[in-house]
Amino acid sequence: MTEQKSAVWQPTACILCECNCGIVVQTEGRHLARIRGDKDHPGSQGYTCNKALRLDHYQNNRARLTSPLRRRADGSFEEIDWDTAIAEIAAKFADVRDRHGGDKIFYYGGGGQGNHLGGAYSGAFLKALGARYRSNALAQEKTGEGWVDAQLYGGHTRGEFEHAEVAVFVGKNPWMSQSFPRARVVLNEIAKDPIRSMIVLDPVLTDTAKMADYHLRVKPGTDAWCLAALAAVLVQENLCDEAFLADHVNGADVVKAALAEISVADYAARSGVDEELLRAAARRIAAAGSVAVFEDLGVQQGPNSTLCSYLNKMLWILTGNFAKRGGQHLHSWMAPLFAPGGVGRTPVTGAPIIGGLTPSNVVPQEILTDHPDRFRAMIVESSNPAHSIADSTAMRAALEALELVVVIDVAMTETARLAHYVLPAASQFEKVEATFFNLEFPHNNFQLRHPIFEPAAGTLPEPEIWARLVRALNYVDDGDLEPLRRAARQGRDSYAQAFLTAVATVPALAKTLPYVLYETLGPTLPEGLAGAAALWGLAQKVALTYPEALARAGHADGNALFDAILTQRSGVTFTAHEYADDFGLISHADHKIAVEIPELLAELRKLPATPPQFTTAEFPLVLAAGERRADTANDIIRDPSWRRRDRDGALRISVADAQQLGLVDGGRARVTTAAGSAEATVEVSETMQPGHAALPNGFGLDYTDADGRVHVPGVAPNSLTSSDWRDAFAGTPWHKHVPARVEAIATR
Ligand SMILES: Nc1nc2c(c(=O)[nH]1)N[C@H]1C(S)=C(S)[C@@H](COP(=O)(O)OP(=O)(O)OC[C@H]3O[C@@H](n4cnc5c(=O)[nH]c(N)nc54)[C@H](O)[C@@H]3O)O[C@H]1N2
Ligand SMILES: Nc1nc2c(c(=O)[nH]1)N[C@H]1C(S)=C(S)[C@@H](COP(=O)(O)OP(=O)(O)OC[C@H]3O[C@@H](n4cnc5c(=O)[nH]c(N)nc54)[C@H](O)[C@@H]3O)O[C@H]1N2
Ligand code: SF4
Ligand SMILES: [Mo]
Repeated sequence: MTEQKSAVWQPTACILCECNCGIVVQTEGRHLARIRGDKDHPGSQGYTCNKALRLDHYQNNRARLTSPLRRRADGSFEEIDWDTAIAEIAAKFADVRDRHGGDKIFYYGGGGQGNHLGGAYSGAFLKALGARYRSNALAQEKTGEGWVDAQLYGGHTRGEFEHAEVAVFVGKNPWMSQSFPRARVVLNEIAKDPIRSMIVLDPVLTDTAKMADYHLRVKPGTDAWCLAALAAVLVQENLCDEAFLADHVNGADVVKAALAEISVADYAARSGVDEELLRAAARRIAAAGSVAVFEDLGVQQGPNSTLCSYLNKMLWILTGNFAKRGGQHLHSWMAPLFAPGGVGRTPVTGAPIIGGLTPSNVVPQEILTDHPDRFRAMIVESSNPAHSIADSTAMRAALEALELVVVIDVAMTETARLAHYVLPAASQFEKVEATFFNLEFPHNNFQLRHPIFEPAAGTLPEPEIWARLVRALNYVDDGDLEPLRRAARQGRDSYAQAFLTAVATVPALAKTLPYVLYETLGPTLPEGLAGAAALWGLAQKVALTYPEALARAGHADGNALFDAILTQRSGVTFTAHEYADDFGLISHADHKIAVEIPELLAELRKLPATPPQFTTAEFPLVLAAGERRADTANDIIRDPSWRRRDRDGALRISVADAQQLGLVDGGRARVTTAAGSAEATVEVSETMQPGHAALPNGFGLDYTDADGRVHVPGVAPNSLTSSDWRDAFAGTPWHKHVPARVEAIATR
């Protein structure tokens, strides 16, 4: 670690999307001065996109927090010291627990695109308080897919695009949004190779769609019909892999019977796709040696999203593209992003809890009510729900209605401004960090990033924040930790013994595992790495769950994996699977995929009568509120000067609509929805189809520059969205399908 100019290239990772490409950096003072892709990173292999080079705007900017803050009665904040902050926060949460019950304390966040260790430690404090309900951004995108996955095979799948003969992207624009290793390299390879093909379902002529062999340019929101028709062609033209279905799938006949009834011509017409193109795409899937599919926000945040998740999975299941090179795979986890277990219900609205997560969209309604079971207090860590959850007006009112809100963030956010206490976290380059976006197969990788800088003055890493909060609750008797501390000094084997004994005999320790590891194993780890202690437990679990794949990856046992994680700074391959292992990873007792999901088959049968869009005379356009572009990265970088282009986050609209509405490129427009209204800069774009408009995500964040001027570039997308527009099964929002009206604003 150094504060001076350093010619040493230090390995770390980009934190701007879930790929977490390995990078190496040179520092100057507290700046990330030079940044390159890390060739030694096992996943990214030197690849980065344009955004990684601008990470210093995250590390150094004027929005960063430097002291714990407490809100005064008049809404302003005063700086307080850490001891005061920790003592008051712990006491106030204990008070909420005593008066209302610990289950009224709600936790949101726990990690963004680059940082999951804080979330890993939060559990100790939350369990000690008896908190039960939690959520994060996955509950506004992936929970519908998670619900389908749980029933099909009980795990999460990923496509092996690097080797796929046919790549299918459903509401996914990987040229811009990445999401799998070396995305642009892989896309270029597929596009150039005459024997490989790309199929894209997207209403927009995206950069990915431009590379596609088959662009199924659906009308916004009509993917369910298009996907049903694609699957129907497989059945009706006898293109299914019957041997695979017989050996590895239960319930295929029921699904095939439902698909046999579909009129392909009718469904193609409803989705606005040429029937012959659609049939050709289905035949291409059937003829391929391998097919990989990626569904993302274009369907996950639109109408019929859970049905769309189900139907797109039928494309690779009916054709047997599982457990083979270039196909779709279940994979190992360092730690699952979704909690396993059944579906529960939220206390007030009875919304489905999938993977342990309360739907983001119902959070305001779980608070803004006089229901006795409403949430009373909230902890937000590494998330900006006042800006990122649908209907910001309602979400902000909800935050204001709570008795106690504590925000842990690196920056002063829209959410932090509404908190009673704000705790400043060290940045992701100032502490040990990692993510659990380890989703690859057959080789799955994990990177522990060492700190590059000391924590900024006044800040603490989250593992230390959570440990101080647990200590302040006096929940764990420190004497119970002593045997573990002694054992840790004697070595990992003694520690393992002592750990198992302690958690089996002392319930308070069993409830606060990450805290116990941090307090006892943490101090024995190399300087700056105490926050990696929780990974010791995860490494042991990996060893128990995937012993053969662990051995193939070259690790003798959990301790050896943990040591490799600590020392291999560019990342470590933790499991090396064989393709046949996919079957073993299916959680059903017979290790077969179970495709019959009655609720979704009922939805499929209802499609002839389901409305294709929700536009009205008042709101005739479909607005996609929150598109990924070259210069967006969620809410991670607040300083707008990080962007090179599209600095206003333009409203993209078709040539035809622009003409009709009198909009000009670079001019201004007013966008109005049922939820709100905003002004945007217009970009007239050939890529948009008539009736469709798009605004980017990550805009509308405020930033105060060196001269004290406040900038709020672009439109905050959730000033235009409503909580009620959500999926019936998963509660996921329809951010990509907001009925809207656009009007020209006369420029003076
Ligand atoms: N540059 C950049 N990359 C990112 C992020 C970022 O902020 N910026 N964020 C990261 C995160 S958190 C996520 S979840 C991923 C998301 O990654 P993506 O899901 O790829 O991102 P989006 O651009 O939101 O939506 C994908 C596509 O859906 C299309 N779409 C809109 N409506 C429809 C529809 O009705 N049907 C279909 N089929 N498609 C439709 C849009 O035109 C768009 O091309 O990106 C990650 N990567
Ligand atoms: N309308 C609309 N809304 C959307 C979307 C959309 O497409 N349209 N997309 C949705 C999706 S897919 C996602 S993933 C969400 C993302 O929305 P959020 O879950 O709110 O996450 P981020 O925008 O990534 O915000 C990350 C926060 O973490 C903070 N942070 C960065 N580093 C650290 C750190 O080391 N420690 C701590 N404690 N904090 C840190 C940042 O300052 C920032 O405030 O938005 C969702 N909201
Ligand atoms: S933004 Fe994503 S793809 Fe681009 S360098 Fe960062 S982690 Fe890699
Ligand atoms: Mo996301």
